[in-house]
Amino acid sequence: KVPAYQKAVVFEQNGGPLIYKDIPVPTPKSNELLVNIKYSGVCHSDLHAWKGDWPMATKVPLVGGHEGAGIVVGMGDQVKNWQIGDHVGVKWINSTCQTCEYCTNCLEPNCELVELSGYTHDGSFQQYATISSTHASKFPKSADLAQCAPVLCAGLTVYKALKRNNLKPGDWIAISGAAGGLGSMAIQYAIAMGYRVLAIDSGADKKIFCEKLGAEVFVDFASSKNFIQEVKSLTNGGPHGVLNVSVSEKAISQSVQYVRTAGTVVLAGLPPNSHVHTPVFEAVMKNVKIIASYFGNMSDMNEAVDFFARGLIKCPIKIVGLSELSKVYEMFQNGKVMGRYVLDTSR
Ligand code: 8ID
Ligand code: ZN
Repeated sequence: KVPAYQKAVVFEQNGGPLIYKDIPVPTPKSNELLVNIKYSGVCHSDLHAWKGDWPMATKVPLVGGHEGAGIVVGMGDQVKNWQIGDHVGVKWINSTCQTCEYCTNCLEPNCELVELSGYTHDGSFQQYATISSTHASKFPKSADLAQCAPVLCAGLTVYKALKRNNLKPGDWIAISGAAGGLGSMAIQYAIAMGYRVLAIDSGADKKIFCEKLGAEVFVDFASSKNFIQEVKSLTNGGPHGVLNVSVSEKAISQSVQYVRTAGTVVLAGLPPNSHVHTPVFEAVMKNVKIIASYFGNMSDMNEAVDFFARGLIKCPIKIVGLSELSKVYEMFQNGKVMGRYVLDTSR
């Protein structure tokens, strides 16, 4: 029933053609699951991987993708706790050593021997993918697999980043990059966690989109006459927390300016070649906390899935075929993506 060949999108070199073609179905190692990927979200990180614009090499040729939702169809002989037919997610963390200082302290994304789906290990832009059974995440069978996909990276990343903001219910959170994949999920997680959302992005369509998802106010970073002041006055002195999920160096520096005194700025977006610019005097006098947040651990994943499974998070997705991946990358580069594009691997 598992075929020998399958459809995949492969690139041979960073920035090279995205080739939709037949490749062999991988064989799971002793600790791995073989997952029949039904849907895969497309994250801006996949675009970074294809372009090769981060200071970290990808494998080549590479099958990208790290938001793969599907069904367990095979497994190695050491796998425990998984059944054929389980609904499963292939996420960014594909495997780790499970013995180092970071793995044993719930910081497994920081493991030095980590393998990353769609980066150093072929990912979810194919019909059959492998992942270590430890890092695969289980979804309830009642949940729609296309909706599950964005929870695996966008959902988990923003949920963990919001936890790092350490806010109280009723506090203001500013989400910079709010209309994108991570941002649209962040609006909903923030509301579910009891925060008031100020969304920052640009354009009338994105404003309506963010408000529909529950943002209380929207600030257009491109057309606002006095951007910093507007954010501060709408939140009565500045947001208590900021979540940066834009792909913009400037947005990150501005967030340190408008954050409330004693507030927290969390960095999650990964614009290439960027630095945080902030006047030290102001940052110190304001007691600002600047924190970076990379993905999340297994327990964060289970919590993020739980919010979703309880119906608190509706993934705003648009479904296109796996063969259309390059069109999604074009939309990312033109700033045209709202919410998440999800690929149907059957076409
Ligand atoms: O673990 C992590 N930290 C992690 C996990 C997953 C993804 C980090 N990321 C990174 C991605 O690699 C990428 O750099 O988060 C970033 C956002 O990913 P995404 O949400 O998948 O990208 P998107 O859908 O393109 O959304 C980006 C949004 O930012 C807005 C855009 O309009 C878009 O809606 N934006 C930009 I570009 N400049 C802005 C600015 N100056 C801005 N919004 C506000 N102010
Ligand atoms: Zn991602």
